[in-house]
Amino acid sequence: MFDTLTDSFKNAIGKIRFHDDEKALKKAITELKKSLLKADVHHKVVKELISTVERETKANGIGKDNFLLSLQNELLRILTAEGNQGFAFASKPPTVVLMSGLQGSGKTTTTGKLAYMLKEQKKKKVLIAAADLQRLAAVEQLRQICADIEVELVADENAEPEEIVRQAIAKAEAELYDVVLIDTAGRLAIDDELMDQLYRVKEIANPDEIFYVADAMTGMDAVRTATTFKEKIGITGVVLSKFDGDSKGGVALGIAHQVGVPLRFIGSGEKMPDLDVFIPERITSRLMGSGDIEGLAEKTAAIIDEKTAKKMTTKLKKGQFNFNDFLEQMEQMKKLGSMKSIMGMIPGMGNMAKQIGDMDLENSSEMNSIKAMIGSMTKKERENPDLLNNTRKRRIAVGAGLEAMQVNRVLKQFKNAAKMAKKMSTKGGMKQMQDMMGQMGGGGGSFPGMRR
Ligand SMILES: Nc1nc2c(ncn2[C@@H]2O[C@H](COP(=O)(O)OP(=O)(O)O)[C@@H](O)[C@H]2O)c(=O)[nH]1
Ligand SMILES: [Mg+2]
Repeated sequence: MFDTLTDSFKNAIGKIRFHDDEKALKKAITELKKSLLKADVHHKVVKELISTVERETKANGIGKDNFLLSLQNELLRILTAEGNQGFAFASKPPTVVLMSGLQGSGKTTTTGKLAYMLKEQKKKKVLIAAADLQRLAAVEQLRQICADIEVELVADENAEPEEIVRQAIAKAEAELYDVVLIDTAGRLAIDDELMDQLYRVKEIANPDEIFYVADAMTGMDAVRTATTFKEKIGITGVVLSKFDGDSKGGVALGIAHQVGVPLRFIGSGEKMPDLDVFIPERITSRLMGSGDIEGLAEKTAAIIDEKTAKKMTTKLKKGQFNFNDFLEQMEQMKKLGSMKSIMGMIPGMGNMAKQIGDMDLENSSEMNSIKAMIGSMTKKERENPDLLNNTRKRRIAVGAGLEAMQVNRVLKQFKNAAKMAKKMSTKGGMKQMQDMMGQMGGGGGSFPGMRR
């Protein structure tokens, strides 16, 4: 999620050859400034950041440690705005959240992503209200999303948005929902009619939070429109969507500071799991090259439950890992979101994330062959990979529309993977894996004060 920015920081930090003199500090500052501007961080934010870092480093004594410490503090200060962090629940449920933003900014998608996150990670009962009734397609889009993530929707193409909101809140109160997310209509640009409608919906919903969804790819425009929405209807949080696009990440660094409202979430893809919580401390840690172990643990803990994990380990140890287990593991992986965003959270693995790029594990041709093969197996064969003799393999190949050779290759890969997994599940196996990852990371290194 923050590859470009993290790289810029690493670069700047790497170029610092401190001889504990002012000339060295000047050089480091110049390098930092250049990389921040290159990452599209707003010039005012850059100026503020570097002048503080320079002043503080001088005051505390020029040296690499003081420089990094000051940079870290300043980053944290700039990323933090007064208000809630992550998703904040109201003291009395349901927590009502109004989603606002321009047309195409990602409101509807983000509404679905938030619902999915609250349901999967926090085990909350979520209701979505379709208050965007301007286009029939909009309601249909939300219906599809809600069906996919299995979240209840209140929608009626023939009703006014205000009426839908009234219904949704009544339903949420009566049926004890934890959260109501209201998806609203957007316009291509800010106009009075849009603001009026939003205002009317706000009056009825009396929301605990108003999120403004901004398209990260619009750069500085995102800051400007968010500011207008803040003035006109009073937003309490910003969500940056489409952060996976060619945005260089700079806008994320400046937006909270510039708008004066916390950045709460970042959308990093079109799929439902592609949403990350934006917690300033964690992002600072990532930017300083120390990863985000806390975020990773939170993301995985809710999805990979301990019991299943134990069961899998036992099976692996005994060499009983079969095709059903494989499918189950794939389903769990899917819920974690893109590989890229996971890798970015592991200390020192940021570079790896870039190499992986947008690799779509789920839809790769390898994965499709495996799925087709498993689909052509009998129940017994899925449970016991050893049953697969040549006759059975031929039958499976025909059923899956694959060559016999392909089937053999996939089976071999499967066996190797199971063997490797068995090795890893033994004592010391995990340690080996960690050592291996440490080497691949190429010394991401941690910085003073960044250990948590
Ligand atoms: N790549 C990417 N696409 C996104 C993201 N969020 C939304 N989109 C896409 O942006 C388009 C508009 O999103 P939508 O939610 O309909 O916007 P709305 O008009 O504000 O409701 C859709 O094609 C979405 O799939 C994101 O984080 N990454
Ligand atoms: Mg929409």
